[in-house]
Amino acid sequence: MRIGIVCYPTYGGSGVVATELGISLAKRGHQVHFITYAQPMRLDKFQDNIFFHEVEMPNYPLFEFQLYSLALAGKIIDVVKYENLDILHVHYAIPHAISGYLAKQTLQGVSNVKLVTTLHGTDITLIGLEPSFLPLVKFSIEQSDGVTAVSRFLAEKTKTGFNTNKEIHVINNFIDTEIYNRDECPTIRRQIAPNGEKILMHISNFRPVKRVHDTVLILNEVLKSTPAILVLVGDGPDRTDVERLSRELGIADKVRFLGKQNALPDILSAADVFLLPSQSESFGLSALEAMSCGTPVVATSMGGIPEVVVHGENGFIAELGDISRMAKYTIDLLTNPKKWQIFSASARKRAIEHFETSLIVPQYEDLYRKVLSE
Ligand code: GMT
Repeated sequence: MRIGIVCYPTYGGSGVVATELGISLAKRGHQVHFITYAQPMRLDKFQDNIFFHEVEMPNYPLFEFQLYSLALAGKIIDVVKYENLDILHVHYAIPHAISGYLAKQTLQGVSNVKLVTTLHGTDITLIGLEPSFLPLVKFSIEQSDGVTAVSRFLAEKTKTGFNTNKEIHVINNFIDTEIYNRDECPTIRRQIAPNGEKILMHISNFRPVKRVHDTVLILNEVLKSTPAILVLVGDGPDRTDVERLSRELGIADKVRFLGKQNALPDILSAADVFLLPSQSESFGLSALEAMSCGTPVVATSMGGIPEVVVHGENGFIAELGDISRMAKYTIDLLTNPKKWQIFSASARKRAIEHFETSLIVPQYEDLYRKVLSE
């Protein structure tokens, strides 16, 4: 098949999933065309069957605000027409599904391209519900030839939040468990925790929904009984405040801010516990990445997290903002090596048995075939 993939190219989970999907589809013999405003972050090696089309922004004095949605629709029209695409797969509804719909309508009579939309999270749970966006998101979902959501939670949330009966296929996030495999490097561990402290870790884009502050509050509780270091990977709007909180609590020397990093499997392999105290999380790709590296997760019960982390088996789940419970669970794992081993093995097993790339990507191929046959 000839497949166009529209996504955000940066560090967000939807961009990671879209890029890994494209890479995997290309390996399976499909021709894949990425359409976005910058080279997707994980597209860092040459691979046959993969093409990148950069959306260029018009520079005209009348346009005080950037017209990305229109520029994207224009680029999609070009790529669909001249690369003869069968499928246009857009990731994250805003504005990609709307631009995709506009392009498809414009090409009526010229192309039979099918539009597949994957809903990822805040496009449905947060920004998509804003009154100015809701009707557009609902319309673009209903006009798509196929719609997927990354968890059962998100599929249900879409149906209720947007009052739609549109069929939504649940296709979970996936992981390459060979790349995300625990390979503990004593040097990395020593560099992070020179005095043999336990290592807590969190990876995100530091947006308010991630509640990164809570990871520092959890560390503060843990430190009352167990020597530990908190490693924070990523960057975003809440970073400065989180740095300030760790200074105010007098534990700044126990928190390492690594910023954005690419070597996630190496870093995750050094972690003893992964913390995900999110306020909203449609799936929790970072939790899956940790689990694949054999790192147990302590998380909130929000959204799709319980579909990934099994409480009492490969991690622990607590109520939103329940710092003392999350700290208690973390201490339990840090101080009980036998339990940690069982949880670590179970986390890895769950990643392999339920979320391995080779199990999930064929589900997208099946959906493409289905919409092409309709
Ligand atoms: O919040 C992020 O990490 C980015 C966001 C996105 O859409 O780019 O991630 C969402 O999509 C990921 C991939 O499907 C999911 O694993 C995340 O749970 C989801 N984030 C939220 O729902 C907050």
